[in-house]
Amino acid sequence: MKNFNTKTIALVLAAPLIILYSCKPKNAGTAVNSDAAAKAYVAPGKYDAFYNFVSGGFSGQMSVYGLPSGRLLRVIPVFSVDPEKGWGYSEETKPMLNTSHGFVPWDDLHHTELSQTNGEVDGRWIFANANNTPRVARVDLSTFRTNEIIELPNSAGNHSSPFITENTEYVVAGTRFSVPPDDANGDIPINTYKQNFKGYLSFISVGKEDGKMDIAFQISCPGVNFDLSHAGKGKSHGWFFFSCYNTEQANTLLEVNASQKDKDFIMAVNWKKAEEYLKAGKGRKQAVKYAHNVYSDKTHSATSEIKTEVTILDSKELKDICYMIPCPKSPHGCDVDPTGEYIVGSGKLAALIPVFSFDKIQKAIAAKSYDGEYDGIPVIKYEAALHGEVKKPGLGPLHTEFDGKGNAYTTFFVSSEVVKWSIQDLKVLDRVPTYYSVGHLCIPGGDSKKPNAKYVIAYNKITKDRYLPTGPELAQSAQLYDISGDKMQLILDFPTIGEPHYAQAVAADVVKNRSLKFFKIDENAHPYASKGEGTTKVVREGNKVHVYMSCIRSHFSPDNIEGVKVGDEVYFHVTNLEQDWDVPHGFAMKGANNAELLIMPGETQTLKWVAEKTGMYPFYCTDFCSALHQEMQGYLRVSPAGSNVQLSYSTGTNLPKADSTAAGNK
Ligand code: K7E
Ligand code: CUA
Repeated sequence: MKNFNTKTIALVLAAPLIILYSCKPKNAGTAVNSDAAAKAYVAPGKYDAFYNFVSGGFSGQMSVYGLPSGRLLRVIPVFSVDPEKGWGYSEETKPMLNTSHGFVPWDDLHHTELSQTNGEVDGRWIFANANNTPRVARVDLSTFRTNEIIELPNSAGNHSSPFITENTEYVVAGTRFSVPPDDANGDIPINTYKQNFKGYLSFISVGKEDGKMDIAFQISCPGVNFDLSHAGKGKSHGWFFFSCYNTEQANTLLEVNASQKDKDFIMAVNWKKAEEYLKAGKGRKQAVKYAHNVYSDKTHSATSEIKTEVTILDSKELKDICYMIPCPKSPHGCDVDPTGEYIVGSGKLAALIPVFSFDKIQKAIAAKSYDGEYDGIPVIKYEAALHGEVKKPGLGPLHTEFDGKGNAYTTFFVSSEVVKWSIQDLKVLDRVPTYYSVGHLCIPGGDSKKPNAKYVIAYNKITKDRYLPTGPELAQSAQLYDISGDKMQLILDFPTIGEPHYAQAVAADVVKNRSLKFFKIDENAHPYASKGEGTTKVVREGNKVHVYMSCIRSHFSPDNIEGVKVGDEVYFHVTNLEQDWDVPHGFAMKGANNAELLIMPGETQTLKWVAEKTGMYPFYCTDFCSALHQEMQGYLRVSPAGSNVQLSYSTGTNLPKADSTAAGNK
C-alpha cells in the first residue's frame, strides 16, 4: 500500500470514502500475451489503420496517435498557446484565444467528439471542450487545425461537452459549476447557492456545410453540477442525456456534502421540443458577453467577435423539456448504446451499473410515473425507467463505450479494470486489468451507431512502475486492447501528452483522403501576402514597419533590411511560396518576445517584433527545409530613434530598394 500516506489512511478509516482511492491490480505486469507485439506492430513505412484523437487534459491540446502502433502523429493546438507552431503567438492566431475575459492562453481539454452524419463518424471535424474558461472548439480535419472557438455565457467548468447529435445538428455544453447568471450580480454570499445559482445547458448549432457554430439556445436548469452527456440516436434521436451530481446543491466540501444522497440524476432533455418552444417565441433574450472566434483558411487569419445576446428557455416553465431520472450515486459517465435504446449511467460511488431504457422512459412520461419534482422538474420513478442493473461489475464505474454487437465496455477507476458486459442480459462477460486508475476508454466509433470494434483503448491516470522514472511526475498513459475475440487482450502501452480524458478513434480511410497538402497561393487572401518575390517590400506607416516577406527554399526575400529605428513595431508578414506537401518554413527573430512562426506552403503568418535597442538582429528559418536550410537567414539593422538611415531592403544584391512610402521615392 505504498501509495497511501497517513492522510489518506485517515480518510480511509472514515469509511465510505475508502473506494475513492484507486488500487493497483494484483497481477500488474503479467497480462501481456505472447503475440501482442505482432498485433501492435506497424512496419516502418506502413500506415496505421486508425487515427486516435486524444484529449490532452491540462495541456489544453489534442494529440493524434496512429493505432495500433501508438505512434504520435501530431499535437493540435486548441486552447493553449503552442510556441512550436506559433499558435497564439502569431498575429493571425492570437484572436482564436480571445474571450470575454481577454486573451486566455491556456485551458483544460477533456473530451473530443468527431462529427457524424446519420450517426456515423464522417471525418469532417472534431470538437473539443475547454473545462476552465468555458469554450467549445472545432478542429477541421482537412488541416488538423482549430478553425473555430465559441465561448459559453452563464457557464463555468464546461465539462459535459462537446457531445453531438447524430447529424451534428448540435454540439452541447453543460455547466459543471452552477453560477449566478451572467446578467445577475455575482457579488453575493456563496452560501446563497440554493437561491441564486443556476445550471445552464448550451445547444450550439453547427452549420451543415461549413461547420460554423452558433449558440441556438440555452436551457436554464436547477443549480447542480452537470458532468457528462450523450445524445440519443436512432429511436432516441431528439433527446439528450446529461448526468448530474451535487443534487444536494452543496457549495463547500463537495467530497462529503455532495455524496449524501443515495441517488443523483440523469437529466433527459427533449431538444426537439425545446426547438418548438424556441420557434413559438417562448425563449427569453438575455444580455451576455461571449467571444466567437473564427479562423479563415483564405485570409489565413482569425477574427474575434464579442456577441451580446443569448436566448434562454426555462426548464421550470416549459414543463416538457426536461425530466430527471434517479441514478445511483454521483453519476459521471452517461452513455447511449448504438441502438439508442439504452442509457448507461456510471455512479462514481456505486457498486452497480444502472441501464435505463428509452422506451420505458417514454412510457413513464406518458403515464406520469413520477416521484414528485426536483426544483420544478418531474422526477421519473427509478424502476419505471430502468432496464436493469449490472450487479457487482467492479468498483467506481466511470465511462462506457460499445462494440455494436450488443456489448458494453465500462472502465472502473477504483478497481483499475475494463469490464465487458452484455447489454441485453446485463451479465459480465470479461474483465481485464489496466495500469492504473483508468478514466475514459475508446472504441473506434464507440459512441456512434456503427462502432468499429477492433480495439478498446484505456486512458489511465497513474503509471507507477510502468515506465522509466522521470522525476516526480510519470508518463500519462494509454493502453491498447484487442477486442476482436471474446476476450480482451492487452497488446500495447503508449504514453500520452498531458492527462488523457476522452478520446475518439476512426478508421484512417475516413480522414486521410480529406487531408490538405498545401494552401493554394493564388487563393491566399491575406491582406499582407506576397504572392511572388517581385511583390515583396517594406513599408513604413508612422512607427509601424510592415515587411511583406516571402520564403522559398532556401531564402527569405528581403533578407537585408535597414532603416528600422528604436521604438518601431516591425510586422514580419511571411508568405511561404512553396506549393508542395510538407514544406513549411519557420521564422525566428533574435530577441522576439513571442515565438517562432511556422508557415505552411501557400500561407502567410505574421510575427510582431519591437525594436528596443540599436544593433544587428539576425533572423532565420527554423524548420529544416533543404540541404541549404542553414543558409536560410537574414539581417535587420536597428538605428537610433533620430537616425537618418533610410528604410531599405534587398535580397541577393547590395543595391537596396527604398521603402516605397519614404519621402522622395514616390
Ligand atoms: Cu471522466 Cu473530465 Cu470525462 Cu476525465 S472526465 S476521466
Ligand atoms: Cu526554410 Cu529551413
